[in-house]
Amino acid sequence: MPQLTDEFKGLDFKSETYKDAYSRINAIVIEGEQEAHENYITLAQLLPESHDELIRLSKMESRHKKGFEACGRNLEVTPDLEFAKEFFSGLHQNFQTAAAEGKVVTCLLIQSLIIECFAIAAYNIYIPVADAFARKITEGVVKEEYSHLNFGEVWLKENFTEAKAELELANRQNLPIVWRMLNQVEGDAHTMAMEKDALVEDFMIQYGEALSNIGFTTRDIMRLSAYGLIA
Ligand code: Y39
Ligand code: FE
Ligand code: FE
Ligand code: FE
Repeated sequence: MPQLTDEFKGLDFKSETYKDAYSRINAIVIEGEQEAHENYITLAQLLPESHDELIRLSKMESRHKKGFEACGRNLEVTPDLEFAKEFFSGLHQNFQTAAAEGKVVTCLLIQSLIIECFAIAAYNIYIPVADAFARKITEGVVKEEYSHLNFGEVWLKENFTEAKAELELANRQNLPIVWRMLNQVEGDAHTMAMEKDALVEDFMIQYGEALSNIGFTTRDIMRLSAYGLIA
């Protein structure tokens, strides 16, 4: 498919308006990749039988981080990492608490389902409206995010009976946080030509498919998804 050249998208990647929005969205992605790197190291300790595979995923996450740092430098944007740390603090805290309690199901729901689906939705929506440099990087990254989501799906499917109750509780505690996160970046995403409706739609499709692959019924998925609405 022919790619639109940058000027045809009607976005001025060098404008102060675009760069200001990018300083926050780029920081979110950099911080998210850093936290994903750390989360997979933690998961490797919690799941010794999958240790090597999870370390491999953690290394991919640090490569993703480096790629997105390059995207920021390319546009001469300084990422607002303080904003990004605050942005992730809710999910970060819940992951840390679950890990300390050895709740591997909750950790997998937060990182491998919720955060990976959020990343896949955001990257898919970003690719067609990204500058040429960032588009190439993001296309490479999103392919790998599907494999991270797949790890969580396979493990949770194999352990579905024992995991089901904990998954429901973890979904209820964490899905509303994602909606609040999306609301927080709606304006910046819009400046970058990423519409909130499209982000929500893509997220719900990925997340619903993941829940279905794990073993939840359509009825369960409707109920689980509804918790997002009480954000
Ligand atoms: O597994 C991963 O690599 C995920 C950590 C990265 C998170 C990406 C978060 C993207 C949210 C961007 C919001 C833009 C509207
Ligand atoms: Fe990643
Ligand atoms: Fe930390
Ligand atoms: Fe990932």
